[in-house]
Amino acid sequence: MNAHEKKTINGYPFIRYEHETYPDAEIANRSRIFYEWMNQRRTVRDFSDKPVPETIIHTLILTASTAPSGAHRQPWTFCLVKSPDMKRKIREAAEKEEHESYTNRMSEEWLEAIRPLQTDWQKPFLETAPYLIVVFKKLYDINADGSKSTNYYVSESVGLACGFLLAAIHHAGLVALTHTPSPMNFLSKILNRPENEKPFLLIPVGYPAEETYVPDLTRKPLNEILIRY
Ligand code: IYR
Repeated sequence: MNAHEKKTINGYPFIRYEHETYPDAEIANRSRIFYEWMNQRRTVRDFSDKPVPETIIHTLILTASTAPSGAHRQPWTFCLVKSPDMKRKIREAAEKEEHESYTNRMSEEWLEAIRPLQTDWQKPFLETAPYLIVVFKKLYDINADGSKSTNYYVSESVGLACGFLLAAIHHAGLVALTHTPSPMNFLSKILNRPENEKPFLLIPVGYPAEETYVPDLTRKPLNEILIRY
């Protein structure tokens, strides 16, 4: 690729944006194909233990990191857990919290809402899946001199990065689960994260188990999610 044309605006460096576009008919086709592909993505809870080369996961995380973020602070850390010992520690701690949540903390209304998913406090996938990606949000950055810089729209930014990550995982031909054991602070301890980072989402990644069933869910049609003005 040619070097981008550069200029400065008020002293700040800018590069010319080289954007590829297509005729409308091709855009329509591409958008339809991408929708149909994304509409096949499902959250999977039964993982195969089949290994996945780690460099693939690195690439998926790079894709996640292309998400936009407030003031371009990229306020995220992705902890990649492959070690069986670490996965076991995470499973034990998550199941302890989840057992308490399912038996005492979640309301009857909440339990009723998730009954169609048929989940419970047991989380064997935390050991079966070849990788756990634990996403942390960075509320602020710690500079080299020890001072702190605030980050902006941290949850929105990290949520977007997680969305990109799930799309990349599906596109690659792997499956994932968005898991939010609650409370999640045990992850900071086990993974030894600094105090400016808070756990955001735990994403087991791998291949689905040979015979995998997912809830027979439907997605809302356009007329329920779109209001035109
Ligand atoms: N965190 C629990 C419970 C749970 C909550 C929601 I909201 C779900 O969509 C699914 C599960 C668990 O992971 O089992």
